Parts: sequence; C-alpha cells; structure tokens
Amino acid sequence: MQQQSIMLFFMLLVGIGTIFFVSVFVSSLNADKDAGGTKNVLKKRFWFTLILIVVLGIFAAATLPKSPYFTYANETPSTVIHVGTIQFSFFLSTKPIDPKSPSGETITISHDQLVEFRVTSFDVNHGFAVYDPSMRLITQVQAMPGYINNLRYKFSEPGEYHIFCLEFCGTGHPVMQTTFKVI
Ligand SMILES: [Cu+2]
Repeated sequence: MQQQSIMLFFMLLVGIGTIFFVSVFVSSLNADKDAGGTKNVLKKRFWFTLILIVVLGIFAAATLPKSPYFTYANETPSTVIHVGTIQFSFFLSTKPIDPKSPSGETITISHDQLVEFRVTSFDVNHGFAVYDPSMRLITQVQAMPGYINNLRYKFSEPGEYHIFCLEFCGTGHPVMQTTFKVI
C-alpha cells in the first residue's frame, strides 16, 4: 500500500514535470511572435516559480510530517540489540560491545516485538541493512564512528534475516555480512 502511494506520488510528479516541460517547449515555439519578446521573461518566471512552489509544497507535505523518520517513537522496545561494526564484520550482542575487543553472539528475536538496534562503528562508516528471508531490503541505518544510531523495527515473519553493509568500506566490503533469526 505504501509502495503504491509512493509510486503514485512519483507518477504525479513526472506528470507535472512533463506538463511543465511541454508548456515551456510550446511557449518557446511562439517566443518570436510574443509581443514583448525577451521582456516576457518575467511572465515565464512567474509560472516557473508557481510550479516550483507547488511541487516543493507537495514534497514538504508528504515528507515533513514523517520527520525525523524514527518509527515506533512512542513505544518501548522489548529487545535492545547492540551492533558494532569493524572492517569487515558485524558484531551483534544483547550487551554493550567493548570497542577494544568486540565480540558478538547469536541473536534470536521474537516476531511482532519491537526491537531497537543501537548501531555504531569502531573504524570507518559502514551500512547496517536488514534483508528479510526472501532477500528484500526492509530497513537500514548508517553505522558511524562516534555515533550510536537507533533503528527500531518489528519483524512480522519468522525466518533467517541477513545483514549487509551498504557503505563501501574497503576491499572486504562485499563479504561484510551476518545473519540473525526471528522466531
Ligand atoms: Cu562496507
């Protein structure tokens, strides 16, 4: 449903853009015949500005209410998973991870329960991208040195989930991955 409305939204934008460019093209055909010639430029700017304001207004109305994009903000997570990243591994643990000797554990999460991942990096920027059992990207956040980025999610389907790095972090980047289970 959400994907369909995003699709519709972008189709609408493409439609508005097409109308705009066609109207500019058509008006340019008549540019020589216009009484004012280049003096008419203010009139054209008026329409450009109006359409720009409308498009930006639609964007703002569709995106700003969701800002700052932190889902389940009013709920308390029942599970907290600490995530530490280092070239080229993920460490997942129910306890805070020591950056000096990072270690992880096998993670099992109950379905339909709110999980909070507290994601950080001990070296360079990495990505923390969660893929469902059919390898569809479902959520992601950046792993950044010096910051803990919280990512909340409810897994509805039991199965084996995959984590991949989405930030090119060095030669071992393509093999930087791990898994966890949802039961
Ligand atoms: Cu990477």
